[in-house]
Amino acid sequence: MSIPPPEPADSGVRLLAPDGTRVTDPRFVALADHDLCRTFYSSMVLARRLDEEATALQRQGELVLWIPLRGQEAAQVGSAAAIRAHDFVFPSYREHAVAWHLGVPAAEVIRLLRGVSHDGWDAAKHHMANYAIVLASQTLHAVGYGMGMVFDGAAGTGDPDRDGAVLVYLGDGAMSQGDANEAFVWAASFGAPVVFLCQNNQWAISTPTRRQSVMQLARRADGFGFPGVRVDGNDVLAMHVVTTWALEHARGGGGPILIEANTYRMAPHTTSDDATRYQPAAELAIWRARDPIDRLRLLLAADVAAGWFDEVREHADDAAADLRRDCLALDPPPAATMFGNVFVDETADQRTQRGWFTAYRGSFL
Ligand SMILES: Cc1ncc(C[n+]2csc(CCOP(=O)(O)OP(=O)(O)O)c2C)c(N)n1
Ligand SMILES: [Mg+2]
Repeated sequence: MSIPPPEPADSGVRLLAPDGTRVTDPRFVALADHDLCRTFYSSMVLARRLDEEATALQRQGELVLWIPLRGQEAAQVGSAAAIRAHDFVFPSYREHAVAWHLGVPAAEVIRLLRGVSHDGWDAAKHHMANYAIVLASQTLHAVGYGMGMVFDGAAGTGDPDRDGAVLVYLGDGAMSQGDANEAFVWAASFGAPVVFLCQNNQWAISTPTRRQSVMQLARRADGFGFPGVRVDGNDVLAMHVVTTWALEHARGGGGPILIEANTYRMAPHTTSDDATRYQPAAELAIWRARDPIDRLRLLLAADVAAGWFDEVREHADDAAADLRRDCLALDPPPAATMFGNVFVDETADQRTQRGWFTAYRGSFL
């Protein structure tokens, strides 16, 4: 069976064109001033540099696996910059730039992938759940959390100092999961304060989006009864403005929104994948010309002092060196730690088993 042809090209909401010029959209006005643009640029360059370093660490045997984000920096940084103190984020597994933008230490993002921990960072501290490897499972967690926020009077009260919302990330492939579709039904039925952000990076490992959906993913929201908006996911200004709008809508009790960020994964699915087996080189070239970092650099070039881009790069190189140092210092925890991760209070059986295990480990020289 052949794959249906794609819908006519539609980049979605766009405020910054690939050539670095600003574009107007009747629905959304760019909020981003120049200071914010500089922050976006630094954050995207940092994310790309850390992503490169983590990829190198995996190739050198220091990480079990790495999940690259190259090409998705604008979708992640633009949306992360819209998150406020009372919001909560549920990521999938590729949202490193979101975590880093929210201040999660770089090395905490790679702990899981070094295989020394079952999780990454303190979710309560950073208002961001740990990665969900089971596709779309996080969408149900997000809706449940959002409904809980309403019950707790932490969303939809009309008080902007109190109200928060949930931002949940999922991929184009995850949109086909039952969990995602159940989450959409629940969110719509209960008006949950949830923004679903689908990063359509055109691929679910080797399956193209057009195999998973014969129409734009954003339009699926219509069938569930809430707004869906397609955005140029390589345009950090558009991603920021649309996510800001959607989160405000959700915080204020307006119910869920689906954002489809139209972007591209300019890297393999993970370091275990060889994307050259299925990603056409010509397609990659088209998306390289839409690089999210290059277009913001073109916009900023006219205004920033000479040498500023070099400073950003040097800062990112320093952060990459820190990440390498911190990664190499991440040793496996004592094996008996696993007994402490089962129940809040250790049971008598567990105590016995921990004793056996510790004695067994201790029997080795
Ligand atoms: C429930 C479930 N089924 C299958 C997998 C295996 N798997 C891991 S990633 C992936 C592709 C996901 O693609 P997409 O949702 O587009 O996200 P992307 O990796 O492109 O960011 C699959 C099938 C899984 N992790 N969970
Ligand atoms: Mg995908």
